[in-house]
Amino acid sequence: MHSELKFEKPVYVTSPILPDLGKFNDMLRAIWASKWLTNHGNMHAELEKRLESVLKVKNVSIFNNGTIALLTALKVLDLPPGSEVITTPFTFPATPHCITWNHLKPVFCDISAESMTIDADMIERHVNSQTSAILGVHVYGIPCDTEKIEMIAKRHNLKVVYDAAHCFTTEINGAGIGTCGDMSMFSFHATKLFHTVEGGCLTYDNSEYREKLYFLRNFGIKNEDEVVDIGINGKMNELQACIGLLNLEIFEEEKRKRIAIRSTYVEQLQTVSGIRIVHVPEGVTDSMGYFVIRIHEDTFGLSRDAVYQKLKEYNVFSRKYFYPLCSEYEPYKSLPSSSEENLPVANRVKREVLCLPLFGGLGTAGAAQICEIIKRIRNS
Ligand code: T4K
Repeated sequence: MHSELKFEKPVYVTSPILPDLGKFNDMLRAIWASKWLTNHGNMHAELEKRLESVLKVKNVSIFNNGTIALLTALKVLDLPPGSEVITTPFTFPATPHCITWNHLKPVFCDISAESMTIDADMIERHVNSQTSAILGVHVYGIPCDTEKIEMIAKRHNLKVVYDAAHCFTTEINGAGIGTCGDMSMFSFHATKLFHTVEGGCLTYDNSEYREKLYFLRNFGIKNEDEVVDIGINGKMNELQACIGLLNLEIFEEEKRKRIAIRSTYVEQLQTVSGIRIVHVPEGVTDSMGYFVIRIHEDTFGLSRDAVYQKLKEYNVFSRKYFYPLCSEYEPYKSLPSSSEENLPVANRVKREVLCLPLFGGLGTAGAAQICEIIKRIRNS
C-alpha cells in the first residue's frame, strides 16, 4: 500500500452533474406560481421537444425512469403473451426484468467477445415459432450490430427494441442511435452523463406510437370518460423535467471534461500489459458514460476482483458492471438459455471488466493518480 496515493475522500465510479442552484430556484418559482407539478406539464413538454433534436430522433416520449420506459416499450409493441424475447445476459437487471414483467420469456444469447453486446451471429439459433422480439443492449454506449439484427428481425418478422440506457448522444456515422430498431430506451438516472435525477425516455420513428405511449404512461386514460389501455404511472414530474432542461445546458461541458480524463487514462494505461482499454468502434461517438478496462489475469498478474479490492484500499470505488450476469440471478438461473455452455463468452467477459471512475470532478490529475495506483498494484 502506497499511502501517498490514497485519495482523501471516496472516489466513486461516477458523480452527477448538478445545475446552478440559482437557476433551478428561478425555474422552481415558475412552477410554484403555476402550481402545475406533474401530469404532462409545460416543462415536460419542453424537455420532450428539446430531446428530439439533442438525440437526433423523430419522436421522444419521456418517463419517470428508464425501467418504466422499457417496460412500456415492450407493452406498446403488443407482443403475444408468453412469447420469447432474445436478449443479452450482460446487462443491468432492468433489461430481463422488463421482459418478465410483460409476461414474456427472456432467452439469453451469448455476447460478442469484442463489443460485449448481443452476438448477432448467435441470435438465429434461438429463434423459433415462439420468438416475438429481440432486445439488444448497447452496453457502455457500444452499439449492437444493428444492421445484422434488423436483417434477422425482418427475416423472422420480429420486433427490435434497444436498451440504450448508456447512450445519451451516441451517434453512428452521424445518426442518433435512438433511430435504430422499433424503439430505444435511454436512462436519465443520476448516474448517467445527462440526468433528471430519475428519468428516461423512448425514441421511435413510427409516430403512431406517440399517442399510445401518452395513454400508457398515464394509466391508459384517454379522457375523463375513457380508459383505453392497461397503463402505468410513468410520468415525469415538473421538478425533474426542470432539472433536465438545466442539465441540457451543462452536459456538454461535463462531456469535454470526461474526454480529457479518458485521454489521460488511455495514455497511461495503454502500455500496461494485461490491461485492455474498451473503445467504441470507428464512426461511433462515445457517450462518455463509462471508462472500461478489461483485465487479463494471467498477463496482469492479478485478477479483476483483486484489482477491484485493492483499489478500495486507496479509496477508489470502481464497479464490475455487469457481474454477475443476469442469467445467474435467482429468477433466471434455471432457464435453459442460462447454462454456461450457452454463454461461454459472457461468462469470460464478466470476470474481466472493470469500470473506473469517470466524472468531470475527478480531473485529469485524479485519473493520473488512479493509473499510478493500478501500476503500483501490478508491480507489488
Ligand atoms: N438498462 C441498463 C443497461 C442500465 O444500465 C440501467 C441502469 C437501466 C436499464 C435502468 O435504467 P433506470 O431505470 O435506472 O433509469 C446504477 C444506476 O442506478 C442505474 O441507473 C444504472 N443502470 C446502473 C448501471 O448504475 P447502481 O446499483 O450501480 O447504483 P449506485 O447507487 O451504486 O450508484 C453508483 C455510484 O454512483 C455510487 O457508488 C456513487 C454514485 N452516485 C450514485 C447516486 C445514486 C452518486 O454520486 N450520486 C447518486 O445520487 O446502479
